[in-house]
Amino acid sequence: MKRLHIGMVGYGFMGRTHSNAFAQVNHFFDVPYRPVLKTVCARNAGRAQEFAGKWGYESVETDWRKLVDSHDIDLIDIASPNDTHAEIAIAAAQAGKMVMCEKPLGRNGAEGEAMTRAVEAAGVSNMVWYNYRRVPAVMMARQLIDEGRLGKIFHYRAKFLQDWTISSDLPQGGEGLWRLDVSVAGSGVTGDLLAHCIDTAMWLNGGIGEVSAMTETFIRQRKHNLTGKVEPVGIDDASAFLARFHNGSLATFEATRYARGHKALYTLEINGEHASIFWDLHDLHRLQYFDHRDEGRLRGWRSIHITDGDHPYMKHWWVPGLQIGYEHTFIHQAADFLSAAAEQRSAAPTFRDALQTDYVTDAVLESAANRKWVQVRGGADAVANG
Ligand code: SOE
Repeated sequence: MKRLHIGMVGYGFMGRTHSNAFAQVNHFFDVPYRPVLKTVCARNAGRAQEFAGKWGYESVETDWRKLVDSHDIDLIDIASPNDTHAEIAIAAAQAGKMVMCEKPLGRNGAEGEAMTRAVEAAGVSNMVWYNYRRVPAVMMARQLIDEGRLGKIFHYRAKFLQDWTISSDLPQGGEGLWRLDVSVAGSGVTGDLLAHCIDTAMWLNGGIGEVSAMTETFIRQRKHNLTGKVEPVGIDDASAFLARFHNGSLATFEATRYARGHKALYTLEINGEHASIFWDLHDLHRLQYFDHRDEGRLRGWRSIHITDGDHPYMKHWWVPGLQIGYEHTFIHQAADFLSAAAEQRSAAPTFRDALQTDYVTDAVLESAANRKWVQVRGGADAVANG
């Protein structure tokens, strides 16, 4: 089996999910590569060393350019804050490395375009870690839609609710809290949470044509961890929008970090002519399915426990009835990428697929700022299909 030397940038929450995926993938999937955790790179050398020890990285760097220039590295995986994605991805592609990037692709469509151009010009395999597509129940939803079981789709409804930023004492900026600093994150919940909902939605239901949005920043000043001063907050704390898909269906999307009691409640519902689907991240191994064509007396919502060998990805895991969780979605994504990369292909969502999500989030923020419907850039064809 060929070895694939990984250069990981970042050691936070996502550095851990990605490292775990590379460490586990060969135990469960027959893929043509064996990922080798070669080097982890982060600005804080001590913390990077600690991370390297825990996960088995062979070496540590504090400057990502050394990873990009290294002949020992085949793939650069970007798990660092959003403001670093574009520069690292472009340099990595120009150096001929395969590139994986944590979501969102760029802080906006302009960064996403430059990144997409770079990987396509270099012809390197690429992928963005929108992991929720690889939840077996969500993959199963895609299969049911592809089989035509829902018929014509009328409605798509998604929300992603959290409550971790409600305290006005919470500072912004720096490690762990860069998501609250607009210069680093690009936006608030629109790019962080709605981006997930939009990626899954376009993959399941095709492209989004136009949006009408509202956003709110409930806490407008927070102490900045890096300057020590109280500074304006530039992110959206909550964001909701109406959308029309190219296939004529109507949608509502909502994300917030101010829904007390909800930690990561990502739900989606799709209503078609014949059937409906509902999925909930807090119950991620179940798919709720209602089919109007069932015999009337027995008609009702079924709760399908997605753990059988004939459910997507599940034959790689335990035995029927035993469920898997969040970290497995990253392992699935790593497996799909390694299979594609061995054939010089990219895995979905590619940079180009994720660019379309950046275009939708740009349109959401523009619509909210101008209080107008906004047409989304890119066409019906420019949509994630993988
Ligand atoms: C934010 O809290 C966050 O960690 C996102 O950045 C992730 O993408 C999401 O999957 C869970 O929530």
